[in-house]
Amino acid sequence: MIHLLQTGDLHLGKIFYGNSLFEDQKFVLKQLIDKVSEAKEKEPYNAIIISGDIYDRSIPPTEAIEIFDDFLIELHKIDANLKILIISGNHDSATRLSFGTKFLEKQNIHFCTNPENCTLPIIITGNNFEENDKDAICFYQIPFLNSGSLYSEEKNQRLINQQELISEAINRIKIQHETNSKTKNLPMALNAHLFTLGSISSESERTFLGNAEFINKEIFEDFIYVALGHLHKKQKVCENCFYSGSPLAYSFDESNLQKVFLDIKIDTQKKESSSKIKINEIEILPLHKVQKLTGKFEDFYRMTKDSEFYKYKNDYLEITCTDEILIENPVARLRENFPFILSIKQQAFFNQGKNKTSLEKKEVLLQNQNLDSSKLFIEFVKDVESTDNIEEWESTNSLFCKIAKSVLEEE
Ligand SMILES: [Mn+2]
Repeated sequence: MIHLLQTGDLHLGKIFYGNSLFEDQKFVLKQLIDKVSEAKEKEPYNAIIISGDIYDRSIPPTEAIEIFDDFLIELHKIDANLKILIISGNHDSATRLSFGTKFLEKQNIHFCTNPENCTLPIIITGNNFEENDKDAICFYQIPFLNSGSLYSEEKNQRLINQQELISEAINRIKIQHETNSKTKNLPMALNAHLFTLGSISSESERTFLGNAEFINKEIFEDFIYVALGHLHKKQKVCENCFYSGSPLAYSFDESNLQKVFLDIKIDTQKKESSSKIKINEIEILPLHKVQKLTGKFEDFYRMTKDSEFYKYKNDYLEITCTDEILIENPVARLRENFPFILSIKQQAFFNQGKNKTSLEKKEVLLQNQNLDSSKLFIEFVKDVESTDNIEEWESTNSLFCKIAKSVLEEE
């Protein structure tokens, strides 16, 4: 039996509405370390799989690097044989993340940040391997593939969209797997950072545009297990294919979602694919929950211990005030009662059309399903240029304005 623990989309160093999450991130990573340590005596983990977006930005703050460094050291201290598999996501700088990769491999820490290395096999042996040499799987890793990052011999060109890039990587993996005598008799598993068609996204991901950027899950059929990153809500794509989701809620639309690490047991001896994989969710306790609350300003401002809102005192909050008049400086005034309030929405803004913030305008826009793509583009340009006045566009050198103008003239 192979025992794995899966996580991803750590986004270390993320700033959430101006608030640093270092303490929150350390708090959840400590829970992962504790799990690995607890499991060591009974059913040790054979590998930790981290599916990309280690950092939130390509140049992460030094604290974020320290957190990740400490995390790897702690895991390695618990069990030097524990394999740790890590890929770069679309938020990471692949080159920066790859520092020291060749040395770390000797310590069982396997980074894959270069697309050309997707065919390098990592053999993970299970807890019964000594008695049964079939208790092993062969992992491959596909980091986030930027446009043009792989060349297709067959098409004689660099590949542009996600679907083509992932197909190319998987074809290369299959060919290498079949031709290598050390791997060809083992089941293949995969760690990848991508967006599967039909999955559920959330506001905290950097989105791709266009259908060509989604991957069909059929492409994963030959793998015994596929660990995926990119989407922040945990989800099952198919029997053998799971997103663990991010360990913390990174947007208010993820409030009330239980965040988890995935505990995966793979029995390579079972015939039925459905009984080969057993997934258990390890619930994560956040340092501060992420909550959305709605009510009158006074109810928040004059809150007492009996108030329905009292229990949210130490949560990260987005508060929507339903008052008909605009409240001045609401965040500062509510901070005494709610020290972790991060965002406020005032319904009065919505009632006075003109004063909508750009974010609110966008929301109204998205609610309006009737906009065709050229109208959406015009709205986008108005938003980016912060003006509705098309005359003013004349005076800018913005390429967006020029395109928007020609779109308008065509109509
Ligand atoms: Mn992510």
